[in-house]
This record gives sequence, C-alpha cells and structure tokens, in this order.
Amino acid sequence: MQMSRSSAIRVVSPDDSNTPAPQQRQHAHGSAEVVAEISAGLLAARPHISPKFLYDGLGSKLFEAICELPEYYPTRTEAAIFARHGADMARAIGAGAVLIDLGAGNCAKAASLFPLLQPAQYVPVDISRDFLTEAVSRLQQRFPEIEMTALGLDFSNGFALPDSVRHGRRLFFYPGSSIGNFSPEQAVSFLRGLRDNAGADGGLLIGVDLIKDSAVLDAAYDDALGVTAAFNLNMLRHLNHLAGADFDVGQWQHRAFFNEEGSRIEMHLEARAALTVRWNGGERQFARGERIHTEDSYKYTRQSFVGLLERAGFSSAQVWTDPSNWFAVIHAQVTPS
Ligand code: AVJ
Repeated sequence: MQMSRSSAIRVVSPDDSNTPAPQQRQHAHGSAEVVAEISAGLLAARPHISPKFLYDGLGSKLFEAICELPEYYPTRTEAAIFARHGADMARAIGAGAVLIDLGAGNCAKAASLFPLLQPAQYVPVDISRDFLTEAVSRLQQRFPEIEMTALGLDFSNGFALPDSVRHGRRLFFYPGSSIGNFSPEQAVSFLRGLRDNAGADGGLLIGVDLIKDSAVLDAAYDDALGVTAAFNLNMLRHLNHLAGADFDVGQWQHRAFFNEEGSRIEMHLEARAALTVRWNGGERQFARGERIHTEDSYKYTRQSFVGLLERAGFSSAQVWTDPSNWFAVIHAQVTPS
C-alpha cells in the first residue's frame, strides 16, 4: 500500500491563536483519553483509527444492515451452523455451564442456544451497558430459571470477572468472528486471557471466518448497495463528535480488499483530494489518495485457528462448518496443566 510520506504534520495546541477557525468544528464529546487516542492515530505515519469507533448509534444500525446484505455471508452462515449443529455443540458442552457472552449486544445469538445449552448462569458482556440491561430484563422473563448478570465493560484489553460471576464450569461464547479484529498475535494473548478466566474445567465456543475466494471476501466488505461504505464513512461523523474534528464525509471514500499475504480484509478511508483535517488539539494534511486504516478482519483456515487456540492454552477442539467451508464454529477446552 502506498502512503504519502510528504504530508506535513503540525500539532496545534488548543489555545493556539493562529489556528484558523474551522467551519464545522464543534467541541469534543469524547473523554480526554479518547481524544488523545484518536489524535495519536491520525498523526501516525500510517494513520489508523480503532474499529471500535465504527459503533456509534448509527454505526451499530448500519452493522445490523450489513448482516442482512446478500454479500455479507458470515452472519447467516454462522446462524445456519448453529441451527444445524447446535444439539451436537450442546452435547460437547453439557448443561449447567456459566455462559459468558462476549459482545452480547441484543443477546439474541446466545438466547437462541438457551434451550439446547441450558446454562445455569448467563453473563452478557458489552461496552454499552444500557443496551444490555434492557435486553437482559426481557430475556429474564422468558428464561426465569437462568440466573442473569449483565456486565457493562470493554473486554478488548483484557479483564477480570467480578465475584457475581459463578465459579462453576465457565464457557466463553465469542460468536460472529469478532476475533478477526485482532491480529493473530493479539488474538493469542486475548484468548490466553479467556483461558486464565475460565478455570481448569472451562471452555470456549467461538465463531471464526475462514479463508475463501477473494472475490467473495471483497464483495462481503464492499457491497453493491454501499452499506459497508456508509458504515466505514460514518466513523468520520463519529470522530467529528468525539474529537471535535471537521471531517467532510464527502471528501473521503471507502476502500476494502482482501490482503492475501496478511490473510485479512483491510478497510480504509481514502482522501478524494488533498485536504486538511482539524480536531481538538491537532491537525493533519492528507494527500489525495492517502488513507486512514479503520479495520482488519483476519481470516483463518480451520487448522490455523486450532493452532492459535493451542498456543493460547485450549485443546480438544471440535469444529463445525457449513457445506462450503466458509465459516467455522469451534468448541475447545482449557488444556489441563
Ligand atoms: C463485527 C468484526 C465481525 O469483520 O466482518 C463488517 C465487522 N466490518 N463489515 C467483520 C465488519 C465490515 C465484522 N465484525
């Protein structure tokens, strides 16, 4: 990927009286840490912003719309694997587990497995606590026999579970191929963290997107309707809100492609013209064609992912796939030490 190295970078302090008053700039609604994180990403030699900033209110709705697209196969392929092999998975897992749902959202995926899995306790975890609390109170009425404990926390940088999570047989549930947002090295350390929290009899049920024809992958991340483009571009509106930036969405375009050597989809936002972006505490010039890297979505073979699980301290992997081998759901147990 060609990156312009010639763009001048100038850091401006907020009280710099020479700063021209930008047209659409508001003040930052993100915390100082969030603004600092965004600022560092935008000022990097290869500009990058974490994919977590794709998900404001509109971004979450756009992602739901992506899941309905004909080109975006992961959601429906994974659902078909659960529908077809759920009973098999439940046999491997056993009833009465403590089901810890990472990135639970509306809790729908886990809830569809309750009749088969019959967990003793359900622990949905998500950054957005308000969203969770609402979903959980509805679920609790449908499944009064399952104890439910919602946790509003960001688990992406590792976490410790509070005492309200039972020390029974723990099963981490991580569907949707969300693990793909981590690099393989990051994924191993994240999975090790799960292993450490799972206990000796713990396990993991995880959804993993598999390597396939790159035309299929490219289309899934650059759909004909432009929903994924809107999802990616919406990050700029979110950054305007969080960091008081003045991104003009019309000046940027969506880029997504499968990087074969890296075995990952890369999403970028590309400047359509030379432009300057200003935000709370900084500014940067972008050359035409220069990009901001917004997401990686790593793809695995079943063997490569099982290898990763083994490095993280999980073994006895059982793998279920769809007939085309496009997606895998894997159950693995903590390796006895
Ligand atoms: C939510 C990370 C699993 O990587 O496929 C969808 C996000 N990005 N289209 C994925 C996403 C663009 C999605 N994950």
